[in-house]
Amino acid sequence: MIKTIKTTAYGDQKMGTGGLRKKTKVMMQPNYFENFIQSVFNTIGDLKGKVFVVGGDGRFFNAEAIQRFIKMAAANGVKKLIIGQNGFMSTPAGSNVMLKNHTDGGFIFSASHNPGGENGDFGVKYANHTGGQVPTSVSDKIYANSKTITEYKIMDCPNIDLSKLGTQHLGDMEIEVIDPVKDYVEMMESIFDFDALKKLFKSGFTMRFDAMNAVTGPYAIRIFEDILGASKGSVIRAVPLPDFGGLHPDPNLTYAKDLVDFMFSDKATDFAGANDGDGDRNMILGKHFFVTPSDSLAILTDNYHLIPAYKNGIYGVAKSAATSTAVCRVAAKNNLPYYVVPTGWKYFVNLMDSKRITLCGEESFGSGSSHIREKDGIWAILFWLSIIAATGKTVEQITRENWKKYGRSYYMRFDFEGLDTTVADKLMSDLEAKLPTLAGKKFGDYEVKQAAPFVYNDPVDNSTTKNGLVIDFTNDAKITYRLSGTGSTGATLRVYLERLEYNDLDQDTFSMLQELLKIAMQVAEITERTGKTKADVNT
Ligand code: VG1
Ligand code: CO
Repeated sequence: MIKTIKTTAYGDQKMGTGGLRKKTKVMMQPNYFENFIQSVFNTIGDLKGKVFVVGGDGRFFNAEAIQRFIKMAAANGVKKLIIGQNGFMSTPAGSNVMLKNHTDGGFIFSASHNPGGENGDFGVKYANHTGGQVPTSVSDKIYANSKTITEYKIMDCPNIDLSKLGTQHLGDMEIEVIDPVKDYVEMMESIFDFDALKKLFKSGFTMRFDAMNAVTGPYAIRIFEDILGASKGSVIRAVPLPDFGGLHPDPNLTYAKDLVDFMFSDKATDFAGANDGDGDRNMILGKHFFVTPSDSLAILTDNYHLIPAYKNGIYGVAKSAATSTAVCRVAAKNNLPYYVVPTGWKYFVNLMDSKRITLCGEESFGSGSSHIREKDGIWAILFWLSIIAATGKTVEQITRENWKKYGRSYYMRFDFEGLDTTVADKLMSDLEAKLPTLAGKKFGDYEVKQAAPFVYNDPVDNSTTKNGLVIDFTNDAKITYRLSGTGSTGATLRVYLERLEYNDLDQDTFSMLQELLKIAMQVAEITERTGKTKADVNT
């Protein structure tokens, strides 16, 4: 039976960089989740004949949210849902299922790299027919709808059994429960040379993959251990847990410190990788060596010809503005077009759909290609393993050779977390107002070349986005400031530093950026305004 439930609007259902993210307890407030889903449905309009993909990263409230979603979809006239078994599906696997089945989009219930659990975060990523998350023009409409919503529709019926593969019905709606890993594995087999990778592991090559108790454990076991032959136990923390075992499932130098320490110890394997909560981020490590995500993107781009799916050529590449310029140098030397977009994967979607780019990435441990419309953690690791298999070189050798060829962008991101939003907003607006006065100013060895907000004009839909403030120096150094759009409380200020060197290639990143960090803190008056003398996270 379809029920219409009266509701009151919440005023805060605005999506950020990647979907709607809130404290789990906020999402669990009466009608909160339902209001948002109904606002999406209202924005889409006629749902007759529409097919959506549904899954999540298994975090707390996932199972309950999926049941509520199914009942609402049926009540709103959706034709069919394709759902991952037991409600599990990584973000990249979801994008693949959306594209493969030519669906109208999908819903991945995840707050991605944010901690989970009852006291953690919960989120909804909503994608449209492109298989990628919707542009701001659409999320603005959803937000507007959510502010005036008065009722939603839901079926009054028992929960659906999502453990059984196959087709069932709820009212007129068809529900197909699929193995979320199967299609993903097939896609990876169609991109990479799995035989070459099997040989690599047969030769004694060792790896460790840290699934961080999140969604990619089952994918990683199937691909790395069962199919490619990495030794049993190579995949650690492989069982997705509702609270990620208390971990912050964000694979970076701070939150994946265990793995980093292991790779810098005597026990280190030849290679290590990690993924985030919903499987779209990746971290790459070699023996006693860490690869920055910005360098990783440059290296993947320089080696595309080694991968069967790309060997006949790629259209071009793109990076977010905050990402280092390493990939731009590779692109320029190889006559590849490159694009610089705002932070957030949704900005790559138009470029991929219009065949302007094939590869893209962000400094925040994200890289991917046009095989789907999301970043893809396991794909990045398979790409790295393929380069190693084809060249016989170590992660460190591959990276150092890239620096020799193209110069090294010393790069690091500094996050100042838990700031008061008013203080953070004021810091940014005052800084923006100050930018025009900075050109020509000298700070020690650094002289400002130009300072301006980063503004992006999308070449496909002509939309304009302003995201972050950038100070360029005459010696190829750069500071970028942004406020995070994925947090659930307070504000996080991200300060991204880059300094390019062509000769001095073997220095410690932090030392190389120390002076620039001081300048960045001074110019934005970070300590004076926030009371913080140093960043909470360096990565
Ligand atoms: C962060 C990253 C951004 C990434 C986004 C979603 O956004 O900086 O590069 O696309 O998270 O990633 P922000 O606004 O907090 O800087 V995921 O893996 O959380 O979907
Ligand atoms: Co993620």
